[in-house]
Amino acid sequence: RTWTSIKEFEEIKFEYFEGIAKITINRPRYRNAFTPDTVREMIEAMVFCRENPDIFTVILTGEGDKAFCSGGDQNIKSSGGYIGKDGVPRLNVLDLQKLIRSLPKPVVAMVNGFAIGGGHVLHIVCDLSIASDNAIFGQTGPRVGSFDAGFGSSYLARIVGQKKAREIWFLCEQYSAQEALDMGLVNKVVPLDQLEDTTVAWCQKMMQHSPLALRMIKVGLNAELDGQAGIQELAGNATLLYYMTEEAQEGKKAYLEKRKPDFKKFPRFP
Ligand code: 2NE
Repeated sequence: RTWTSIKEFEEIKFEYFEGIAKITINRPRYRNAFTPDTVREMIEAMVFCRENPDIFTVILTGEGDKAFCSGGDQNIKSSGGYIGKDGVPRLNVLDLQKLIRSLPKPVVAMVNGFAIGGGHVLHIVCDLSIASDNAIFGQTGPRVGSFDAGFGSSYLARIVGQKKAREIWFLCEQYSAQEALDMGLVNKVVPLDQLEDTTVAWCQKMMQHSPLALRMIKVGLNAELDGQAGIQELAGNATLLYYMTEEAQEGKKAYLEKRKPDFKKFPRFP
């Protein structure tokens, strides 16, 4: 399989293969820790994935065979956040988390090693997680002066349960891929040399299915957890479907033709 570059970035790779976009955090020297600039590039790539009609699924991974992502780069953590090239402290990974959750296409975390701290949260917010057998999972925040009390806690607890989520955060232990599988934190564990083949096969399987159905399932599963913001997204998708009906077109046509709309001809479903 040959991946072609969609766009050259400095801290990520952004590639394409037959309907699948792959975003790879490319800082193996730092176990793929992210800076605000890495995150800014990932956000740009995710927005591209959202807009591009030839992209049906997205894979998020890390370069090399040691780490998926080790969270925020501790070298540039400062008062108020992580400081990138513009000198401004930020926590823009939270924007990326929201983008992944609201992307109307499946996002698969291909966990090829350590998924730690903010890197662990990134795999949590992906729709599916496929891990290599050398993958290691865990939070470190309370040990290094940080925490993610948002999706990194509440959504984690929805996945593994309240007791386990508290254990993960309070003890800051590391968990093997098998332990992650046992607690429902990942969908599948495979040998490292089969990781990409398996992930691509899962993407290809999803791409055989109705994209609107997958989209509605994703937004419905989110809505159950995300309160008013979740309902807003679900409603937006309902509006999209409504706009695809003759009934919605009749309203617009009548307005433009300066006549009363004729909605009587449309069915009232039981
Ligand atoms: C990831 C882990 C467990 C890997 O351990 P190991 O033994 O395989 O590698 P090593 O030697 O620790 O790391 C290799 C190099 O990568 C750097 C290390 O400092 C080391 O550099 P040198 O000594 O060779 O110069 N490196 C690794 N992770 C880094 C990081 N996050 N920032 C900067 N440099 C890093 C082990 O490396 C580890 O525990 N890393 C730290 C994990 C961590 O605490 N991450 C931050 C959590 S807080 C967070 O991400 C966060 C949040 O809580 C809330 C919102 C947003 C972000």
